[in-house]
Amino acid sequence: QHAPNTADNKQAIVHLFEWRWADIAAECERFLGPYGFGGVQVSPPNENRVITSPNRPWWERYQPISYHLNTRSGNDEDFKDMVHRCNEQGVRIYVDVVINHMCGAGGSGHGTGGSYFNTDSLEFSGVPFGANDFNDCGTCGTSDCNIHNYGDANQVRNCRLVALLDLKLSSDYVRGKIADYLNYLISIGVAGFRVDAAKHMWPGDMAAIFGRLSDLNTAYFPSGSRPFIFMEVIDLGGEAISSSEYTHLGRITEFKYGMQLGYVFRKQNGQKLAHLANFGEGWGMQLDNNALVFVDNHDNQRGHGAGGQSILTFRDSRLYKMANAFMLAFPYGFVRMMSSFYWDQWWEGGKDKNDWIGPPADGSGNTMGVSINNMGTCDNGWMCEHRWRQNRNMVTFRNVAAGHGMYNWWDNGNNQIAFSRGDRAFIAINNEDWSALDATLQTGLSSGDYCDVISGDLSNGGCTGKTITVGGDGRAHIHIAGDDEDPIIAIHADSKV
Ligand code: LM2
Ligand code: CA
Repeated sequence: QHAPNTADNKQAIVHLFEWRWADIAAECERFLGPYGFGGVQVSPPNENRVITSPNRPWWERYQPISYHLNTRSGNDEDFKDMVHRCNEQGVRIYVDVVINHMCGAGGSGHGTGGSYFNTDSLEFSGVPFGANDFNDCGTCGTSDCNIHNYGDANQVRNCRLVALLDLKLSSDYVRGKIADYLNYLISIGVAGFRVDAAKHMWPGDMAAIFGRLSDLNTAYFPSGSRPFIFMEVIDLGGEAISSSEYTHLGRITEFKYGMQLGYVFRKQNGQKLAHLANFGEGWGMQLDNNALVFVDNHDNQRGHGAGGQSILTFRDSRLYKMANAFMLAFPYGFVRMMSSFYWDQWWEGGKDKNDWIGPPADGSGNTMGVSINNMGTCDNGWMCEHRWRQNRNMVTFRNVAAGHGMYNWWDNGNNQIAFSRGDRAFIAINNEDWSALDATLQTGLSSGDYCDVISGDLSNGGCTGKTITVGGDGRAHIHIAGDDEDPIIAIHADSKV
């Protein structure tokens, strides 16, 4: 389904990429619950191949070995504990499910949970899957079984994506094993799924699997609740497969969104902020209710996936905060924020040769815990973008504005914009290089003093940042210098001083 099953109609989730389950549980209690985050997308929890060359890359988790919950993020008990503790805080868990394929061709061994596999005999004893459970080269139609032509829908769905052994999802047995895995996660209390590589699966096969899913666990959800489904379909146009083929099943990851937002904030391709007034559907993206939107994701922040050099990440922190603020303020799509780990890039020939580097780990390859310093930000190489004040306060903004459309759009014809969300919230952004935004604008809000949640916080009835005064006519004088550290002002009904 398209609705996210969040508690209290919360409007945004965060991808805690490669975090350990124990750290996510703690983060739900100490941060995500209190700040109004609706949920967490977690990395694939099922047993994966152990890749040692390169050494423990993040992408080994996209090479399933079985559906036992045993990875560098933790085991079955850790996972259950996390789901329970997060739900208790009103924070949902969405699982990244890798069901298009098992691991890459070549070799044999044991997965992170100890299950045996052999890619020549196609034996995955932990499931079990065997030779009959994979698409053969005949149905695929290429000589090496791999996908070569994205203009051919049959190849894209029946051949191997980067040599990953392609499951035969037309098989009743295979569908049953996958449904059992998803139903096990549902029984634990998860709220939905991010479906990996959905473009590489036939919509009919996916419909058959989703049709076998149980209702959500009534310990946490109203009876009859259905899992939230958002499918990773990379569709920038120009290929055989369109994301519209999947929207009856749930939301799709709208990759045009982050790519275009990158162009707009970087002022490339002739773009400017004034063009954002009809962002979303007006730009050829999916309908609001069918879209899951994000500035960057775990793939395109490192040159994998789609979007290329336009994608904004934590490395472009000023523009990144501006793009995130726009995303969280603008009423389009269901929002996912990215929370990353740091790695040193190594650019050669236009490519980052370190794009494989896995999460912070000790010498034995164990993922390091996330430690929080006294600034409330993270150490040990965890970026925690979701904890940056500007980002986390915009999650509250989106919750406060929920259900209210965009009004009072204003722009200077170039790179200064402002708009309100009904009478609930107001934002102004100045992306001019030199000139200040200096104007008296309609905020839609009732009169009073409001704390700008970008430059500070409302605390003990006072504001630690800029205070904005809204007059009896709803107008306020807005001044944002061109070189402001964060050239954004955001106020809302709950930030009234
Ligand atoms: C996805 N969406 O469709 C994920 O978001 C993406 O991160 C996954 O690719 C992909 N699908 C498959 O689940 C990543 C990564 C690839 C990596 C695969 C498998 O972007 O680079 O491929 O996971 O781990 C790696 C090697 C590749 C090799 C393959 C199989 O980079 O060169 O292909 O393993 O051995 C010969
Ligand atoms: Ca496939």
